[in-house]
Formats: sequence, structure tokens, C-alpha cells
Amino acid sequence: MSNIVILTGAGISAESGLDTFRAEDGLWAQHRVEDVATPEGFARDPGLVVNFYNARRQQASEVEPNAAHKALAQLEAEHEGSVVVITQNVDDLHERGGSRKVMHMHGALKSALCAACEHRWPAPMVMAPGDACPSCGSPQARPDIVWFGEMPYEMDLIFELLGEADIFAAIGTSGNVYPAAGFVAEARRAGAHTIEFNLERSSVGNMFEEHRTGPASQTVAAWVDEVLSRG
Ligand code: BV8
Repeated sequence: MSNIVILTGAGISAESGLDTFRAEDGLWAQHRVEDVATPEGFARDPGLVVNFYNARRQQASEVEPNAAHKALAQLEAEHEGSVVVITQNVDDLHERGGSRKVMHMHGALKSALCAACEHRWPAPMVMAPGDACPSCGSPQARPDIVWFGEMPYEMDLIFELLGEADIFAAIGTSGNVYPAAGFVAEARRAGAHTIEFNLERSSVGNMFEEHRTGPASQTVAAWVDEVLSRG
């Protein structure tokens, strides 16, 4: 019975219509990272940052999970061993595609966080700077997103899962952001078979034993059929 650990990035949501980060017309072409995805940027101009995430929260609510999200949900439901999705994405397409074991290591658009007391609650579609925390009342609500320089969530559990992985699959991630880009090295140390699903080799592509090149909606669905037919 094999344990499967899956890391996903923006590329798995691309065919659903959400922008990736590093494509020519991607999010980092439209915005400066330091302005919208760092604590310093938020301190400098909270309105710009809150509106950046308001727009993405709205977009994510208007698109649908694609065949890759659904295939991973089927894998979790039917594979005998454990299947966990660790996603760098902040959209909820994995959950809406049927996955139940999803870890949002970079946070989630649907969650709001109080910078004062660390209370979390379901984010409204539109957040505003200075929104009050429903728990402590302080006007320090922020998007529950992990910005550059902040510690990603659930890292201890993630490293435990990587240490027990028999198969590690990275889907639709360019391998530019750490610590996520280093997970393949951890999985290899644990003896896992490593597979990369992408349109092209990622920055850490040479670390993977196997590559499945093409749109995730096709390559991931085909791979899940293979894994499930192997039993
Ligand atoms: C941390 C927020 C430590 C949410 C994100 C040097 C200087 C400064 C910092 C660093 C440094 N070196 C390392 C660092 C740390 C830094 C980092 O890695 N920087 C990089 C840029 C060098 N990392 C951090 O700061 C992290 N924190 O290290 O904390 C610490 C220690 C102690 C105490 C405190 C802290 C935090 C990183 C999280 C930052 N937040 N986003 C949001 O706005 O969404 S990162 C952002 O980029 C996204 O969250 C995403 O996760 C991430 C990676 O992007 P991808 O998902 O890979 O998307 P991308 O567009 O790049 O690629 C898409 C891929 O899909 C492509 O390969 C494409 O070919 C493929 N694709 C496209 N279509 C398809 C497809 N594949 C298949 N099918 C398709 N159809």
C-alpha cells in the first residue's frame, strides 16, 4: 500500500482559468511581488494588497475545478494507501474538486486572519483594510496568506509526510519558491519515486526521476487511471 504525497502549484489551476505567477501575462507581470505578496508591502499599502486578494478571491469563485483536480480527488477516494495534497495555491479548487485531505501551505483566499490575536475566520468576498477581528475586535484583519519572508503553514507535518512518501508528485509548479521547491529532495531522501507534471521542466526538474509533460488535465488524469488500475 503506497503513500502518495502530491505538491501542486498554480499550473494545476491554469486550465480552470486562474492566472499563474510566472507566465508572461501572469500575476507577477501585473503586480510587483514586493508590493502585493510581502508583509512590508501590506504595511506600506494595505489597500493595494487587500484588493489584490479581493480580485483573486472573486476570480476563484467564478471558475470551476478541472479534470486534474477531480482526478486527484478520485485517487484519494479509491487508492488503498494514503493520498495527501499539499498545495501552494490559495484557491479552493482542490476542495471543490472533491479532495478532502488538502494542506494550504501558503494560506487560502477563503480564510481571514487577525494580525493581533491570530484568530481565523471565513473571509468575506471583499475585505477592507482595518476590518475588525470578530474575536478580539482589533482592526487588524488581513488575508490569511503566507507572504514572502513568512513561515509557510504546517511545515512539521509536511516534512513528516515527505519522510513516509512512497510516491511524490509535483504538479504545475515552477520550482522557484522555497521551501516547497525543496520537497522533492526530502522525498528522494525517503526513497520515494518522484514524478513531475508540467508543460516544461521546472527549476528543480532534474531532481525528478519521471516527467509527464503536457496539460495537467490530461497527464494527471491518465496517471491516476494507471495508479488505480495497478491497485
Ligand atoms: C520562507 C502567496 C522562511 C500567496 C507566495 C532569497 C531572498 C529572499 C527570500 C528567499 C531567498 N531565497 C529563498 C527565499 C525564501 C522565499 C523564496 O523562496 N523566494 C524565492 C522567490 C527565491 N520563500 C519564502 O519567503 C517563503 N517563506 O522561506 O520563510 C522563514 C524562516 C523562519 C521564519 C520565518 C520565515 C514563503 C513563500 C510563500 C510566498 N507566497 N504566494 C499568493 O499570493 O498566491 S508564493 C507564490 O509563488 C505562490 O503562492 C506559489 O505558491 C508560488 C510558486 O508559484 P507556482 O505555484 O510554482 O506558479 P508559477 O507561475 O511559478 O509556475 C506555474 C507552473 O505551472 C509553471 O512551471 C508552468 O509551466 C506550469 N503550468 C502552467 N500551466 C500548466 C502547467 N503545468 C501543467 N499543466 C498546465 N496546464
